[in-house]
Amino acid sequence: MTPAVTFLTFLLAAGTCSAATVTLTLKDVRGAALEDAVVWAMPKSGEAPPRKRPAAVEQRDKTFIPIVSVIQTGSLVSFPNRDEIRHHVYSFSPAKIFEIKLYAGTPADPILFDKPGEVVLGCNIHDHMYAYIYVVDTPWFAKAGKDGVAKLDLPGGEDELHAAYYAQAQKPPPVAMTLKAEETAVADFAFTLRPMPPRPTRH
Ligand SMILES: [Cu+2]
Repeated sequence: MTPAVTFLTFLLAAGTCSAATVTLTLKDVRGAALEDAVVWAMPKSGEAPPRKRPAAVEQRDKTFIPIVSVIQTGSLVSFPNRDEIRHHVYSFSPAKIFEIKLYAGTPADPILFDKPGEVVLGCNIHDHMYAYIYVVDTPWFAKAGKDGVAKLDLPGGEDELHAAYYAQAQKPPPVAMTLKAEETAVADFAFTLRPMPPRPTRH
């Protein structure tokens, strides 16, 4: 199958808020909404102020929650275990190689994610458990809801919009966009998917 990636952008009339707003629609090539697809805006100026917020990926009912997180590079993530049993969280992804050996409760130290990229999480004990952390060099990021829609509020200027989905066959090319304050725009990304195990559900 030839990977097909399409995108479409156009500007709408000026909105009412002071930030520029981009509404992104994330679908597969058949038009199905992609919940948990992620988007982020890289300013061409290179000015991406740090707005790091601590994040958490819980383990509950032998499931990572949330399955997908987006964080800014340099953020700390904690991995609280809400189950009665122990988990052993690990990643072999180049952006962050780590493990938290068999533990119960919340480990004392959160993990620092200091390089951009996709981090795939697993549990050594429970093979069906997996989750993703997208580490991005910008504070402007969002995750699509069930409707496959994500919104970015940007200060305006020249940006490159990026999108990723954990079951993508390849990352779609970024979309360049120049926005003035108060402007509203839309961007659509269509992903070709690769075969994946079923989306994790609580066990
Ligand atoms: Cu586990």
